[in-house]
Amino acid sequence: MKIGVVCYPTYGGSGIVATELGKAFADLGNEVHFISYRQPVRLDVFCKNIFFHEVDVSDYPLFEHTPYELTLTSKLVDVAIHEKLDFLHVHYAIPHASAAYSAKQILKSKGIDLPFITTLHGTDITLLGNNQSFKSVIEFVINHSDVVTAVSNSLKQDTLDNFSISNEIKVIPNFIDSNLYVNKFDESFKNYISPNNERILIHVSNFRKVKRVDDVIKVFSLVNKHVKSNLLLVGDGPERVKMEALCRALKIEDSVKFLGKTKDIQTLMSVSDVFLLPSEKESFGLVALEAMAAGVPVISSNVGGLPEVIIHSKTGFLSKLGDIEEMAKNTLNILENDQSIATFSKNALNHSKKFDINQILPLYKEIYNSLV
Ligand code: GMT
Repeated sequence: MKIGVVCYPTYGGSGIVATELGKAFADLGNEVHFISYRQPVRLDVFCKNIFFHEVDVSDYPLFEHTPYELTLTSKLVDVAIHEKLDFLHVHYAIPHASAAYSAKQILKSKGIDLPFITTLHGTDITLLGNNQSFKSVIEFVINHSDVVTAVSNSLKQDTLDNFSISNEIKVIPNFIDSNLYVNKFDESFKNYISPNNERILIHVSNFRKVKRVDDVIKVFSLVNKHVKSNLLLVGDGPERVKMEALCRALKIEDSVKFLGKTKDIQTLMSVSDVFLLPSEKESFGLVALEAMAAGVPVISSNVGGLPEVIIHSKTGFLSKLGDIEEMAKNTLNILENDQSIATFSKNALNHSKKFDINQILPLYKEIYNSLV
């Protein structure tokens, strides 16, 4: 098969899922063409079946904003013709699905049929979908995609609730490659992070408001009063400066490490005891699954698709949004003693295997085969 993949290249779940899925299909011998404005962060391997096509975002003095959707559409048409693509798989509705729809119409006028699959990831529905400026376009492209998938039942339901949908939406959960998390434990790194054997809590995100990083810090502050711990904050984004100030105000800055956008998530997870994810919205929570695959239980809010990923009281705990006290209590429950940490860790690791790439890939294979 010759597959075109459209995704955001940035540090975020939808780009990671798109890249890992593309890489897996390339490993199976298919030709995979990634199309985006920059090389996706996880596309850092050489594989003879993988190609990258950069979309032009250069400025033209007349435009206040470069019309990315148009340059993307032209690039899709170009790649589809010259690489003889069988279909497109676009991740995130705006503007990828609408560009795919336009490209399909242009190609139709040239006698070429190019079906496209749209995968909904979350904020394209739960945030942009509530914005009148995008609503009618999102609804149209969902209804005019050849196949639509959503990463959780919760996201499917949100889509049905927010839009008038006539197309079928298939649910295909996100996945991890369990092998990537084996033998990652790095003792010298653990000693560096917690020289006095303190517990390690971790949070990874794009530091947007929706992630509620302030709740992460407040939960940590409460936990740290009872069990000496350190907090790793991984990623970067608009809330970072405020979060640094909050740590200073709570006088915990010496126990909190802002590590920025590092790619080696597996090593960081492998030394951690608890992952904190108190998000306001989370259609799936890929990062929670990554934590569990490293044997790290998750403390999270009970929103969106998180209850489809985390088993309450077994692989972590789910709490009401913003209930910092309860999240701290649950964290302490896990950290109570080595035995409890080990039990939660084992449960998390075992449960994550349900989402291993080998379980999920056949579901995408079936869809891809139906299109060619
Ligand atoms: O979490 C983000 O803000 C990034 C966003 C994205 O589009 O990359 O993540 C969404 O897609 C991920 C992959 O499917 C999901 O695991 C995240 O839960 C989802 N984020 C939200 O719903 C807020």
